[in-house]
Amino acid sequence: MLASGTWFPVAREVGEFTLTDAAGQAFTRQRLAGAPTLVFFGFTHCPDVCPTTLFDMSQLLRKLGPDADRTGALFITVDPERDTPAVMKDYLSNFDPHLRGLTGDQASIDAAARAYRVYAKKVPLQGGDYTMDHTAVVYLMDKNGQFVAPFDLKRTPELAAADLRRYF
Ligand SMILES: [Cu+2]
Repeated sequence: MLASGTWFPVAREVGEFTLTDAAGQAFTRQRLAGAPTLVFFGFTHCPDVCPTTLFDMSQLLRKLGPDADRTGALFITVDPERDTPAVMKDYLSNFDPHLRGLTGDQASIDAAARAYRVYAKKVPLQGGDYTMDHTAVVYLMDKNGQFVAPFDLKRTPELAAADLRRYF
């Protein structure tokens, strides 16, 4: 289990990236500034890890109440081929409305994955379909847009919310 500070004891800059939000607007690293933000990479066809994580993030956002309005929550696809802005928007309608889905062309997604050191790889399935292997870490960014630590969602929403509030 990852605890805060396990990997990077000092807040760290992430690389540049430009993605596309559900409204088709550009979303860059600069937009992370001003609020603590949770960043998670995944894909809408994910059978297990992504829906579970997005459910946990939704529980946390609900527990934050009005403070959720000043918390960022990003779901960045590693499968831009299938996850268009419309697909992302539709998928995220199952979760807390504060969650924002980001996609882009393959080069943009690759740049974002590099910025977060996320691993993502297409894995063929029988019948011509495919799934994605991917890093399933929730990244906590501080309000200066710097990476703090992996954020642990495997605890009660109360504890997770109290931890996140320290970064307002
Ligand atoms: Cu997944």
